[in-house]
Amino acid sequence: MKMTFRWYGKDDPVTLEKIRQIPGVTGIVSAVYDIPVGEAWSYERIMELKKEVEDAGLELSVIESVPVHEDIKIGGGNRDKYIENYCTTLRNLAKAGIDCVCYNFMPVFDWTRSELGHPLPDGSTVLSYDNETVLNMNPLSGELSLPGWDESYTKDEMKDLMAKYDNITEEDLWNNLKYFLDRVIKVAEEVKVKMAIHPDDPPWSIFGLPRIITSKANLERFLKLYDSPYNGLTLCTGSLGISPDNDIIDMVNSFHDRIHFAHIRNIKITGERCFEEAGHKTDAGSLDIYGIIKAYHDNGWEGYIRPDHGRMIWGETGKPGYGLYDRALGAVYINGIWEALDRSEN
Ligand code: CS2
Ligand code: MN
Repeated sequence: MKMTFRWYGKDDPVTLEKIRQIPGVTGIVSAVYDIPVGEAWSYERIMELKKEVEDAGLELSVIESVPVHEDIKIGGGNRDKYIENYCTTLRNLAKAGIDCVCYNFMPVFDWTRSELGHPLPDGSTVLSYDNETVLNMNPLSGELSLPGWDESYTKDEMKDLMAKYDNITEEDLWNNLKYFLDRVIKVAEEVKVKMAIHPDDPPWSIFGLPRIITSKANLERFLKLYDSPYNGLTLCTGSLGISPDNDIIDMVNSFHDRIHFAHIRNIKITGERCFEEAGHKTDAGSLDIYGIIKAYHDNGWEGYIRPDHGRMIWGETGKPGYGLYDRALGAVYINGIWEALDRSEN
């Protein structure tokens, strides 16, 4: 495996210089953040990002994410244009030496939580999700905002966009995903970029919008939509793992050939559709992080891996879920497990 760390670009308070000091982290996961969703990324802009990362002594390993325009998810009239732009971006990324791209197919909203600074007994804070609270949230109020969301919509645009989803069923979303894959994976194969879809977080429908990348059966269905090593997964333990029906170790064992990117984080299930995020260590939450890492190791897996969201600890402030300290602890913990497994074989 190759240990990486997410960096949000120049405005990220967690600088490349700091990331470089985390033992065992060599790769950066990042993106070009200021090109509007749907437009192609030029080779020059990608190279600028790459150079900045390399100047800091690190390697640009994975792009997370190249976002998918809503028109593609809706199956709208402009989707061919946006798919064409997406393919141009992939070609330019490949030319810049990138071989793995993460994306998601969640309608309108990326990861969703009810609280960004939920206090844990140890004095740290985490992202948390309470089903009742989310059921009472109104995304049309114009008052909701979460760090993972595309904030570029006005209130009216959001209303229009949500209305477009009124008639989109899960089956429609599957069809629109297949339409996208049929065109994009062909290019990914040609330029040798491994595409890695990120699961939906949480893995159930929110605000009445369909969500499909949610379970083992659906991951299987997804992989069969376009059966190619270039059509793969970002297996995010924290996204899938909040549904108690999802057995992450079983998923790693079943899909490891098609998992190009692993997101590792622990969560604590606190009730039905309720959870709080946790430190990475197995006994901090509901997931067997050791067992998951061991499954990757046992399968001789060689993909990219990163610690996912962390707690805010030691008084750190910044982007919720994406502070330096706890994610760094996560990276070191994962590396420690891996080294121990490596050595126990000899
Ligand atoms: C999140 C997402 O769990 C995660 O990794 O922070 O924002 C994720 O980056 C996207 O859904 C991937 O497209
Ligand atoms: Mn993730």
